[in-house]
Amino acid sequence: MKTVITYGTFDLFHVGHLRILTRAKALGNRLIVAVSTDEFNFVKGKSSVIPYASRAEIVAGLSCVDQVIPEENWDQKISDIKNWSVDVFVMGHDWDGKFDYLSDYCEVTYLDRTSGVSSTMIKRTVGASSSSAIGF
Ligand code: C2G
Repeated sequence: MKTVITYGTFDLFHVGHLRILTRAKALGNRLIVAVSTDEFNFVKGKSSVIPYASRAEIVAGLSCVDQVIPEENWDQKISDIKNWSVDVFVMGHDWDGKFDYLSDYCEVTYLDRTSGVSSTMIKRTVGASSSSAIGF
């Protein structure tokens, strides 16, 4: 069993999210995705349009995702890696270098982002204001 983990908000789920999750899964045979809670997003200075429960449900519904856990703070990664016997930590290259400290615990890989799409772009395009969270 080769376990891969990645972290993110995954707001307004789009093809860039799908591609990095698909490519992360291809690095092993179990993919765990830590989805940022609404409270942690506030800490990150982000406000998502889609509430955590729905964002987590969407990610969990993907065939390439085996498990979803909440990302509640910046400091849980080392314990997550130990608790879930993670072999590979993956993030998009916009985070290049930021998580190299995790290489003491597992392989750290940064994958190219998909250009031309982002949750922010979608928000701006559809005019969704982050304060009017959409509930399902
Ligand atoms: N991503 C991508 N291509 C895009 C947009 C995002 O490959 N066009 C990747 C990002 O690089 C990241 C993942 O998709 O690896 C999730 O992106 P976000 O939801 O924006 O997550 P972020 O705010 O980067 O949170 O502790 C880590 C943080 O929780 C990461």
